[in-house]
Amino acid sequence: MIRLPARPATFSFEPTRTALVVIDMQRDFLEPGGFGAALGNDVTLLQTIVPAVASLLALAREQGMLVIHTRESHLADLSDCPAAKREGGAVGLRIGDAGPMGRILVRGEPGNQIIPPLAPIAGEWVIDKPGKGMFYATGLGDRLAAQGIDYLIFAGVTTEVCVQTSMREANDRGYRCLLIEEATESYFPAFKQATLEMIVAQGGIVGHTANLAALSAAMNEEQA
Ligand code: C5J
Repeated sequence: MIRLPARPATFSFEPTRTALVVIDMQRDFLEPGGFGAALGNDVTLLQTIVPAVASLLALAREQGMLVIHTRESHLADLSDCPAAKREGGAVGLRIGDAGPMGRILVRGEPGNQIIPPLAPIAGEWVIDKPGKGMFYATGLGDRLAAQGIDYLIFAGVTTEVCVQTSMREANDRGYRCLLIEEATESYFPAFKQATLEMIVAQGGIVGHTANLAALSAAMNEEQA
């Protein structure tokens, strides 16, 4: 077992039964011209966590941990995109519309790819999800169960939308969850802070949070 200082209390995990989950670090959310920008957001805020997520990926890869990347995406015919979701954006900048990086939030388009510094490598799972949560309509639950995974370490964007939704789904399914604070970000800094507080409130009602340095120190100590 690896133990590290976390909020609201020490987090313990068994690395062979743990996956690192990197949520939606795709061009649609991090680069100008994507879905995030189309919704009026300043995408440069999300870019600040790229070095921390890269460090986390390097740590997980060094230790041979399962790595999972998710992408929020829809089928080309949008049959998996409810009208209520598509109607959310400005006309001409909605899901499925043509943008500078291809059709917005559509699977296989350039904008739907994970940003190059965090690109998946061989053996890592890439989960395309039509919803905010990573379990909804993805089959991920069965794959995690088959792999014997009990612990999930989270990173990615945005903290209060896809990260928090995925953590809540995981928490309901019995996974022990840890979110790395410097490796998640929101277009709204106050929402990130509020989400971190929500997660750890009431004895860790959704899970735990910790610093990257604390995780790294605990994992390297275990390895030594
Ligand atoms: C959003 C996400 N914000 N990945 N998606 O629409 O958080």
